[in-house]
Amino acid sequence: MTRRSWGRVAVLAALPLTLMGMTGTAHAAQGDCGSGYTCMWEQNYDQEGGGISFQRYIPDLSLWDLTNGHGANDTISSVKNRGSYEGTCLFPDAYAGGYGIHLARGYSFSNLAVSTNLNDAISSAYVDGFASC
Ligand SMILES: [Ca+2]
Repeated sequence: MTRRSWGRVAVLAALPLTLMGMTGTAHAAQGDCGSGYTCMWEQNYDQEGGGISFQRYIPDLSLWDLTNGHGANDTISSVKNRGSYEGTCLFPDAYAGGYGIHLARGYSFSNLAVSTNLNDAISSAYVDGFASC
């Protein structure tokens, strides 16, 4: 079984496009969101499900799989910002395209369908300083 730790997936997510497309297959629980990362999950925050995390940005989620092997694009339903920077912008299109929504450091969207129009729609995400929204 190929297994990648949540932390390894997170580090790769911040690397240049040459490494994009590598996938993680480990199962990850919500508690695996490490300090310094913004974490995104396929299900609402109180449910199990695949996830992906990053420290700086993920410019095109269509190049990534979640920890459960599902494609990461247009499937995210909850986000938590445990980042070291001020906030994270979530965008409906790749490369910071479309109308982004800001998530302040230390906060979560436990159910994107309730509080935003980005449920099952996020295609890129950037920490403040790498894109603005
Ligand atoms: Ca999208």
